[in-house]
Amino acid sequence: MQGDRVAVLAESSPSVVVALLGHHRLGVVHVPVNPRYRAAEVRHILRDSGAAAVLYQPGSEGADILDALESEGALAAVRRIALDADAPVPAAGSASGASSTSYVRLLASSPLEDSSRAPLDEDTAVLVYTSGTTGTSKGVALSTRAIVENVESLTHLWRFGSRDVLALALPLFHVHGLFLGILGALLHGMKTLLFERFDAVRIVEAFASEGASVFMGVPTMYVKLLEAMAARPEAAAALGRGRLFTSGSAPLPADDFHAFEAATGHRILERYGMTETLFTLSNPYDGERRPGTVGQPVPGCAVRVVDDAGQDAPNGELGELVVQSNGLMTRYWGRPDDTAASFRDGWFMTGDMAHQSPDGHVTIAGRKAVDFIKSGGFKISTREVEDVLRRHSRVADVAVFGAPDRVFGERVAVAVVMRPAVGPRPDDATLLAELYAFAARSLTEYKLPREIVVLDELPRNALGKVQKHLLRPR
Ligand code: MLC
Ligand code: AMP
Repeated sequence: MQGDRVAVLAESSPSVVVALLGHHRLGVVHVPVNPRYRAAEVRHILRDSGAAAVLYQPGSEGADILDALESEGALAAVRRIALDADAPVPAAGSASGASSTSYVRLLASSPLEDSSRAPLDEDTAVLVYTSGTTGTSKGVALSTRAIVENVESLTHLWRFGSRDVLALALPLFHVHGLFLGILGALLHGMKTLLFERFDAVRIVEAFASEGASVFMGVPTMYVKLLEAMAARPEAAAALGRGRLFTSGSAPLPADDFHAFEAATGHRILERYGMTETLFTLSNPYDGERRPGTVGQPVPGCAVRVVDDAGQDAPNGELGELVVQSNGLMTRYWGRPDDTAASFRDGWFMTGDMAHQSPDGHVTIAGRKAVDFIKSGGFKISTREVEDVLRRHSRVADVAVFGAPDRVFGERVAVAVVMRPAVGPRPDDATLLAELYAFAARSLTEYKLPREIVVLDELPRNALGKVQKHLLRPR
């Protein structure tokens, strides 16, 4: 039914693309979910979005998660639908099939119901869950118009065309892979080589022998491509034959920009974006691609750097980046207060600190607060990880923050105050392993703690707020 939310808990595959387009055609809201999420993470999204159905791949980890949720009664109102070629479409609340029509075929062929209208451009097309400051993730409602206009603006700037071949290894449950990748290519009639997961050697092969010409990645992928080129010098020549390499979702270190250029001759085109606003800043295609900067506003977007009072900061001075965007979300799903609180004077407050050069190039310089970590391009709410670790019997107090990481940009670090030990106190490595295993029951892999510091107490300011910037140097 139009407006219903359908969650998609699946590894990247052509069926996911057909589901996206089919949902759009019928006016169903597509809700992508990381197929490696744990039960608690999936349960939250199904509940929060009020999903009417969930698509999954039989035999996958996601199918096991759904079994677990089913057995605790969490799927009573959610239809489970198998997303592969000839799998049956089950009736509500049952895991067995009622009909043998595949879901993707159904989406492609079913006529629009008489009572339904064609979806409107301003209708919510996709609900993307992104980490929130409150601990659980928030649904970002994006309209068809916002998605198409914004992706068209940016891909036009990047000269996407039907002769391009995109090598796409980004996940299809975030805006980078799903919109810029899948829709960007579709809008220009580009062929896409879709990979279930990123593997640097496979990407090189795609450029060497499968005609790939465009690659879009997060910085971690470029670190891994650089490693692949160090191991096999012919890989650099293969990538050198490409037309365009872009980076986004996290800061691309200038050293990696220069190393990639030295190896392949390509200056990686870095851009900036956010689930709530889509893609708002980009280095130019023809002009100077400046390492360490995210460039200038994408057509249809505007940015300002402002001080705490909301006034424009002078050129070169640090302030919060606020944006207007043709790709702006409609709202946070079911959270009017959070939606209202994220705007000031009609500008969306990104929480990113930035400065701007006199010619308008923006440089991102970190977050305003240690509220999120970006690891491998994935956003992690420090609060979400803290809430889980606080439930561990040895933990009296905990603070989560980002530690610098060569490959992932940042990795999850924890500062822990232990409860008075009952029995011998474990060493730090043992404690970390215990916390990792404990957190792994409810959090997916990239959110798990990789580093630990044990303290007698956490550094707090007069108001009792943990001063996380003091933890990082430790
Ligand atoms: C994995 N590992 C990590 C880790 N992730 N260690 C620390 N921090 C992390 N975040 C460890 C694993 O435990 C494993 O260890 C080893 O690294 C390899 O794991 P992997 O799963 O094989 O890693 P890999 O597949 O290479 O993952 C890297 C990646 C992935 C870059 C492919 O992170 C990724 O797909 N990122 C894309 C995220 C994305 O699309 N973001 C866009 C959000 S939208 P061991 O010991 O087992 O070897 C957005 C807006 C915008 O941000 O502007 O785009
Ligand atoms: P997400 O909420 O997952 O969409 O992530 C959005 C966040 O990713 C932004 O607020 C930034 O902190 C970060 N980000 C995206 N692109 C870049 C970039 N090119 N450089 C630095 N940070 C980036």
